[in-house]
Amino acid sequence: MKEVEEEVITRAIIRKAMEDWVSLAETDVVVVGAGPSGLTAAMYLANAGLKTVVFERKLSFGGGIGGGGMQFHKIVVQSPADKILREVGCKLEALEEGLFVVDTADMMAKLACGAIEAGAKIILGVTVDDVIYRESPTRVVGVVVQWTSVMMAGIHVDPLAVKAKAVIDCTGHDAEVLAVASRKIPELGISIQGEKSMWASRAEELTVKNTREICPGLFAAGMAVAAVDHTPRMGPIFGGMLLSGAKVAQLIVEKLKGTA
Ligand code: 48F
Repeated sequence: MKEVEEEVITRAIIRKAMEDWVSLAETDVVVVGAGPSGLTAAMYLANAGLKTVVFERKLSFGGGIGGGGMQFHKIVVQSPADKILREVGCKLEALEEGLFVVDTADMMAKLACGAIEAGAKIILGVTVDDVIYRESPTRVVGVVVQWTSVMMAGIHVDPLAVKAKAVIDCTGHDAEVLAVASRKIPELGISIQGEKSMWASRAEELTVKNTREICPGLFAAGMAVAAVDHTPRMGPIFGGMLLSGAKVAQLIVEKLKGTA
């Protein structure tokens, strides 16, 4: 086994991490949250050639996928979202025409692989706790980031900020980025009503339909959309999350590159 000095390891980690951070200080798209909608959005954005970074609070990706349905390690996906999972090589077991069961670990790993292979950078252990904004017109132009560990420790450390042409709130049920923007920048006119009770099919349809740019520079995908619009929750069926991620990527590609 090759021998290595400790300082070589230290220098390699710090130098390479700093190279990434220097580059991502100004990026095309910041995706907040590495759940199903965020990973899908990141994959298609990076595939379209946009510089894309995903900030994820936890030290793992997948968001709500890992919890399956009440911790049973399976989730359900309906057509046409199965196409996205096939693209990343996820195994699908057909239940009936257009309805499939998927292993949670397989789906988390393959979606993350899809995003990384496409060129998106996933940074774990970083929480987005605010946005950067400008006026005339009032718009979101980036995010404020902090190590999750610093936030958990409750110590006073000023954050850093990352500029972006588009920010996507993929933080799930709490729509955290939209919530902070609505509280701190009332002139953006965002109101978070919270999701409604469960109605799986309607929730899936409305989440995809309502995926959009909520205010200039700030988009919503996945459950964050239901939180803004007071539409129903759906439980462990994930087609809407994947299709919402794909749709928000398409909207941003159209906006930034003028083509789908
Ligand atoms: O909750 P999550 O999986 O969001 P999603 O993509 O999918 C929702 C489904 O999992 C499920 C459902 C539909 O079937 O009802 O709940 O909408 O993933 C959100 C990710 O964002 C991270 C969080 O740790 C999770 O991995 N996250 C949340 N807030 C922040 C954040 C934040 N402020 N900064 C960084 N990451």
